[in-house]
Amino acid sequence: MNLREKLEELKERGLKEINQAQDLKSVNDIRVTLLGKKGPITEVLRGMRDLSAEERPKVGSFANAIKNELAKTIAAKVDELEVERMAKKLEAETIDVTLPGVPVKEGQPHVLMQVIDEIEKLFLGMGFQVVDGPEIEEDHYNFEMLNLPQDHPARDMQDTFYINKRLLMRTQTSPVQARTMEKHDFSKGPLKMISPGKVYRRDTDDATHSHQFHQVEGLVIDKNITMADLKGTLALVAKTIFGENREIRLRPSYFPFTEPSVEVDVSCFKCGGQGCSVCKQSGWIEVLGAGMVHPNVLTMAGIDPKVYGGFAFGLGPDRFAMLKYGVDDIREFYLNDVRFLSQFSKKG
Ligand code: 2U9
Repeated sequence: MNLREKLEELKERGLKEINQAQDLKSVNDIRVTLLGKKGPITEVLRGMRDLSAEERPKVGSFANAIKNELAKTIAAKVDELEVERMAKKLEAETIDVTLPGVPVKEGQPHVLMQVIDEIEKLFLGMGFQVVDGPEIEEDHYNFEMLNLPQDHPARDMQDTFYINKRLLMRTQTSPVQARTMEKHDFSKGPLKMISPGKVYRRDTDDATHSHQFHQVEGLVIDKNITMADLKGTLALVAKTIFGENREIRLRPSYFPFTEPSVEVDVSCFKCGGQGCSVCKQSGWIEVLGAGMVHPNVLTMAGIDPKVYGGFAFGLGPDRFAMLKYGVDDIREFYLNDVRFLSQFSKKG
C-alpha cells in the first residue's frame, strides 16, 4: 500500500470513528490519537523521506488536506455534541411554574413583644422617647437614685441577683430613667420617656411570679406637671390596650420614688364593670402603679424640685398580656412552646 492509500484509509477510518462518537470525551480522544504527534498520520508523513522530490510535495499537500478535513469534521462533531448536551440539560432543568408552591411557615413577634410594641407606638405618638439601658445595673442607679438607700425596708420586696457588692440584675427599669434624667438638658424641652425591658427578682417561680419578667416604666418631667396629666396619660394606655370604653380609677399607695403614689385600676373589660370572675366581682382590675416623682429623686438627679416636677408610672406587659388574653400562668410566656405562642398570631 503506498502512502496515498495509507492516508486515504486513515481518513476513512477517522471519519467513521468521529461520526460514531457519542460524547465529547470520545471525540477528544480520537483527535489526540489521530492528529497527535505520535498519531498514525504523523507516522505516515515520516515515510515521505523515501519519496522522490517530485512526489513529496504532492503527498505532503494531500496529507495536509486530510488533516484539515479531519480537524474540521472533529470541530463540527464537537459543536453537534455541545448542542445536544445543552438541549438535554435544558430539558432536565425545566421548571414547571404551574406547580403549587411550598408554603412558608410565618412566625410572629412573641406576644409580650406585641404588647410592648403597642405601648411603644402609643407613647411615640405622644412625643415620648423609648430608651434602653443595661440589665446588669449599678446598685447606685437601681436603688440609691430612686430614693431607696442602703437598708431601706422597701429593698426587701425587690430582692435580686447580685453580681458583686456594686452590680446587680436590675429589679426595675427605673435606673434607665435615672440615667436619662441625669443627662437631660431641660433648656431643650421637657423629658418624656418610657423604658421597656427585662427585669429580675429573686422570686420563686409560680403562676404569677417569674424571676425574670418585663416592665414598661414611664417618666415625664417639666414645669407645671400635675396629677391630671398622669391620669389623662394612663387613661389613654388603658383604652389602647383594654378597649375604647375603659375607665380608670386611682387609689392611694406607696412607692419610695413617688409622692403621692397611686395604684391604678381599669374598669373590667370582660363585664364592663358589673362584676365577674375576671375582676373578682369588683368591676375593677389593678393594672399599674404611678405617682408624682419624689423631690428626693429629682434632687439626686440634679433637678430643682422647686422648679420642675413630674409623674412616673410602671406597668407589667406580662400582666397586661395575661389579662388581655386570659393566660393564667406567667410561666407560659417563657417556656417557648410554639403551640402556645402561635395562638397570638396577628393573622388570627
Ligand atoms: C423615676 C421615678 C419614678 C416608676 C413607677 C411604679 C410606680 C410601679 C410596678 C408596677 C408593676 C412595676 O411591673 S411592675 O412590677 N411599678 O408601680 N413604677 S411609679 O417610678 C419612677 C421611675 C423612675 C426616675
